[in-house]
Amino acid sequence: MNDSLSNNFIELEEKYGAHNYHPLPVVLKKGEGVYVWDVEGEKYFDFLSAYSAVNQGHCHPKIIKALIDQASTLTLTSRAFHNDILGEYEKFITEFFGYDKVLPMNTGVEGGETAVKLARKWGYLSKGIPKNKGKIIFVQGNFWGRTLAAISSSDDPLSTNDFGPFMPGYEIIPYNDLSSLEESLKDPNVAAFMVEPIQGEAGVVVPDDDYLFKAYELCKKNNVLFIADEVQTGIARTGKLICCDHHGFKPDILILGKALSGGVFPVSAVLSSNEVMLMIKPGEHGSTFGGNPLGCKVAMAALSVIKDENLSKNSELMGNYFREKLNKYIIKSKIINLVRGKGLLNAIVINDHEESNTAWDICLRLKENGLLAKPTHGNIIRFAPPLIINKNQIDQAVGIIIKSVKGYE
Ligand code: IF1
Repeated sequence: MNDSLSNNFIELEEKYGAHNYHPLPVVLKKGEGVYVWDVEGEKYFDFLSAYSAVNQGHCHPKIIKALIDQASTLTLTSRAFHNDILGEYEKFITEFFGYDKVLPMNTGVEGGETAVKLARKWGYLSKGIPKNKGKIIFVQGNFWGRTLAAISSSDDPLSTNDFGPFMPGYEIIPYNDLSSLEESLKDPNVAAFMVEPIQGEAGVVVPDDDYLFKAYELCKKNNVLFIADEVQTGIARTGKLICCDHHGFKPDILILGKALSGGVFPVSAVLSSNEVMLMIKPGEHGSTFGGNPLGCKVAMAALSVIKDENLSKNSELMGNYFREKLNKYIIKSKIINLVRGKGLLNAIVINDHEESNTAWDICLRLKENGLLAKPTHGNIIRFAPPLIINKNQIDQAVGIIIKSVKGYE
């Protein structure tokens, strides 16, 4: 197939763009629902969903309509003035997720930064931790973004090498390990424990069923805030509105992003109680675009689609069907060790060492066969299609996956 058109676009990025990514060699031009098309007109299943940002499907008409209508009315006022959308959005999203208040930001990592600042302030002003002695507990394998505050909690050299020095007041403990959490919470200066309910970048690592609830109980027992980073697992991705809903508790601070806008506009949000949220006073935190009318309108449409199209339930049913179908193949496969995940956040583990190119090569095969996915760490391939996917499309996608790995059996 003639890839000269794609190559032209890739060359432009090579010449004029920073080399901070290593994308699959495909140049996309159009997206609709579960499909994307490249510049040569080839059609693909999108099994990455922009890392769970297009849960509602590419270019969902209701979200696009909200974008276009508001974009031609009022896009940004800054928070120096009120506007007629922000309050409506704040009421909508706090009722949607069951919290007192929301602090609107833009990217997922700004949501994480906001949560850390809120927790520290609560630690000093409410828990009585000595000033600048506040600690936040993170877990190994976490990923919550690329800022210096975020990578300060990372144990991944790819995220941290040559970017030091790092933020003080962090402690990193093993994931899915309650005894290490119990030990770390004995320190009276701990303000919060921040964790992904399922670790996305680490390779869709699902903890033991009782881990999150017991971790939450340990936090409550030690007067420590439980911060759930649901930037990737939230918004129906794992078969519930947020992943913590599988575990029967509400995080003290909830961080959302990505699909909060259906992948149409950067919108993130931090939700919490009045007690925690009111620790921040006027002028102490914010951002130029945080809570802008355009993002708020898009987010209300994106969340309405999740509810109206019952995408949590579809995510649960299609996710179960995906793993069930794939497992029938895996039991006799030599190259796929296992499939794991919840709802439509899944990954396969390839039977090869981390540094091998097998997962990458399989993703190139998948692309040739009409499905886009990308390895996370080394030998793990994440599969996260838009939540609108149906059974017939799952059948086709699993067929492509099996066809693509057959060559490695
Ligand atoms: C990249 C990874 C995924 C996230 C969680 C916060 C953020 C993310 C759980 C920050 C962002 C993105 C970042 C993007 C690729 C993607 C990613 F591979 F980097 F790790 F999804 F797993 N919490 N994840 O997953 O949100 O500031 O990006 O809006 O940086 O390459 P953001």
